[in-house]
Order: sequence, then C-alpha cells, then structure tokens
Amino acid sequence: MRVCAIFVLPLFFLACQPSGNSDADAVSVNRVATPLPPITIYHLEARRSERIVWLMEELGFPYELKFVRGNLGASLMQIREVNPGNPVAPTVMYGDEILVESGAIIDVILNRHAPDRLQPEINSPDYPWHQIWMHYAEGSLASRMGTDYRVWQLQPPEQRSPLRDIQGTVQYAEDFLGKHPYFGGTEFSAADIMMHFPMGYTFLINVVDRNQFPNINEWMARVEARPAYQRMAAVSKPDGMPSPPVPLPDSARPPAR
Ligand SMILES: N[C@@H](CCC(=O)N[C@@H](CS)C(=O)NCC(=O)O)C(=O)O
Repeated sequence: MRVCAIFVLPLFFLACQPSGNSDADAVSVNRVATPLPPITIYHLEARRSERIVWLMEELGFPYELKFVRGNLGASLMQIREVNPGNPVAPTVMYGDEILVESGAIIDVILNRHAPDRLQPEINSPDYPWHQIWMHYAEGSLASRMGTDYRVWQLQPPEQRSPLRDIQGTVQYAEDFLGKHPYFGGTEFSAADIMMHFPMGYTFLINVVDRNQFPNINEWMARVEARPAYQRMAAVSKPDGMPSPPVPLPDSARPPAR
C-alpha cells in the first residue's frame, strides 16, 4: 500500500500542474476544423429549425432537410420517430448522435467544423456581446415573448409592469443596434441567426409595436437580403409560415408608461 502511495502521489501532483503550453494547446485544438459528419435537420417550416438551415447555407455545408411541406403535424411525427424523448425542432442527426437546442447545435458545428467563421475572434471586443446575444435570443427574448403573449391573451394588462416585460427586452436590442450594425458587433455572426427568429415572431404576435423599433426593422431587412437567408427561405419555408400564431389585438398590450 505504502509502495503504491509513493509512486502514485507524485503522478497525481504532476497531473495537477499546469503544463507550460496548455493555453497554446487549447487555442490550436479550437482552431483545427474537423470533418463534418452527415447532418440531417428535422424541421418545422418557419420555426426555430430554420436557424440551422440558415447556418449551413452561410457555411456552404451539406445537409439533408426533413419536413412534410405544409403539414406541421406530419413534420412533427417525423421528429417524434427519431427523438421521442424531446420532439422539438430543431432536432439534428449529427452522424449517429441526436442534437437539440439551436444555440448548442450552432456552437458545436462552428467550433468543431468552422472555427474561424460566423463568430468574432475570442479576444476581440465583439466577442462578449456576440455571446450575450447568442444566449439572449432564447434566454431573454423568446422566453419573455412567450410568457407575455400567453398571459396577455388571458388578461390584458392595465399598465406597464415595473418588472421587465417584452417591450423592455426588445428595446435593449434596439439600443444595441443603434450603436452596432450586427448583434455580433461589427460583422454578421451566428448571434444574428439566433436573434432573427424570436425577433420576427415577437413582431408577428404583436406583443410590441414593431414601428417603435426602426433599428431592428432595418437590421432585419439587411440580414434577410443575404443570399444564404434567401436560400434558406426557399428550401425551408417555400410557402411562408403554415399555421401562424394569432396576433394579439393592440388593445391587449399594456398602455405606455
Ligand atoms: N430552445 C429550443 C426550443 C425548441 C422549440 O421549442 N422548438 C419549437 C418550434 S419553434 C417546437 O419544436 N415546438 C413543437 C412543440 O413544442 O411541440 C431551441 O432553441 O432549439
């Protein structure tokens, strides 16, 4: 036993020492693009899975797209067959693995297979903001949009809440775009792909008045003019949005403070 400790303990301490070039190793590991496995995107037209189609079109990477045109129920059945435990769009077959969560899927594809594309360099001033908007899209914007929509459908508010509501959540993005052309900062990035869907949906369901957000409207027109967005739209929502949500009447939104 004592003999073991004599040999094992120095090894343990050695393993805990930072190696001289660990940072350099980490950077070089991140920067080498590995071959992309076959990708199949299980999709619902004009829903979040379009983010992955758009990403692949921006990157020029091959993918197979699965959905039943004009039939969300049948498309969802296809998703249930491969992902019965969590049947959501996007569900992505990545080789023989099933991936979910659009932000995570984008991170996996970029960091493994296109490490120098669609995200600012890690030490650039844009990088923290790129990360913030990557997460704001689902963590703040989509969640606030969904809760306010459902609650205001049931009971329209009589005044603005002192708590954060969707109006303030969108205003924060509007203010950022007053100072930066893209959510990734100076250049188009995956953060724009993440933000586009919940921003468009927020306008569609009328939880805010889109006319109050000129910077967002201008940004939206600019990113939608990108050839990769146009290709995505042509293949993944050829007839627009089937079964669109019912917009709130203007009277269901809270009056201005
Ligand atoms: N946070 C997830 C949300 C996925 C999600 O809820 N997708 C919707 C489509 S936009 C869906 O599949 N809904 C079908 C359902 O809830 O049954 C992501 O970003 O991937």
